[in-house]
Amino acid sequence: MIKNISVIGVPMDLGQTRRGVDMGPSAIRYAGIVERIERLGIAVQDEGNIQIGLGERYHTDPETNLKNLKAVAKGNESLAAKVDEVIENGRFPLVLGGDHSIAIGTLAGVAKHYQNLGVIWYDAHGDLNTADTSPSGNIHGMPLAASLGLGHEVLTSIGGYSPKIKPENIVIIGARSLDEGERELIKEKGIKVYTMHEIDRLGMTKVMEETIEYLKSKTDGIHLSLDLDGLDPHDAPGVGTPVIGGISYRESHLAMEMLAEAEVITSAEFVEVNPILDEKNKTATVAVALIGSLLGDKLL
Ligand code: B3U
Ligand code: MN
Ligand code: MN
Repeated sequence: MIKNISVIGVPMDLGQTRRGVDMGPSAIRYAGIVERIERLGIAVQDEGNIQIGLGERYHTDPETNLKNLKAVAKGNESLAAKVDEVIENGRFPLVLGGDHSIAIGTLAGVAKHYQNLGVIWYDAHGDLNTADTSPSGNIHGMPLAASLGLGHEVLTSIGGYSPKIKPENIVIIGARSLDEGERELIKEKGIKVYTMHEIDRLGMTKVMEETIEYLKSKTDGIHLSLDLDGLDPHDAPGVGTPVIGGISYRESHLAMEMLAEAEVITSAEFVEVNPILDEKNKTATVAVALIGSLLGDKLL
């Protein structure tokens, strides 16, 4: 049972180029995240936001093909330290983004506390690019690779150690837009992936049963990294890179409920909420509803 939660906002938008995702934490707070958690009888503390610098906005270093490398790294170092402190104090970190580059800092803070951290990566994308394979130079397409110790050293060394996770402890769910280099890496490392094809074919119940079974025995904690673009844009329109044909709102609730039932999640982040691209704060509202299910809310 999760007893004490710390909410950490990360107004990061430098890992990609669409403005507005820095307002994600505000949008999720506005949608009532703190009240939602309190209603479940869980003690919650809002830790406020991690400071994110302005950086050399949208500057691509010609040598590295990485946009805003320094500012992204700096914000992630601060986030890693905060997440580390929260876990040290016996609390469950719930990180609100911000673009997905913040998973580098979250995982740097979390993985310090586990020998064999499992990761569920709920996303339309693999986020397994490095500077060499990235078509965009956007660091939000690289956090899973960086956490595996792949890519630029400034990113892989955040938190002062590398790697944070092992390929056999990762499950990607919802993938439907993978770059060539990412597909190769998935095959080379044997990373478990449930693409939309498998979700259609097996159904979300089976996908989650298998995911929990796969990770439970070999990990000592499981981090959920949920990119709202894993959902179909019909249900979560407020994201920077929507991809049609995604996971539905209902399937996502089922996934969260099954994780709650299994009592396996030890930290979580919800990222890529962009209220500027949203419809009446729908995507932040969806995030809050899914967090409710993840934390054990039941319909009856
Ligand atoms: N794979 C592409 C696109 C992308 C990754 N993550 C998001 N979009 N949200 C890239 O730029 O790495
Ligand atoms: Mn992502
Ligand atoms: Mn994504």
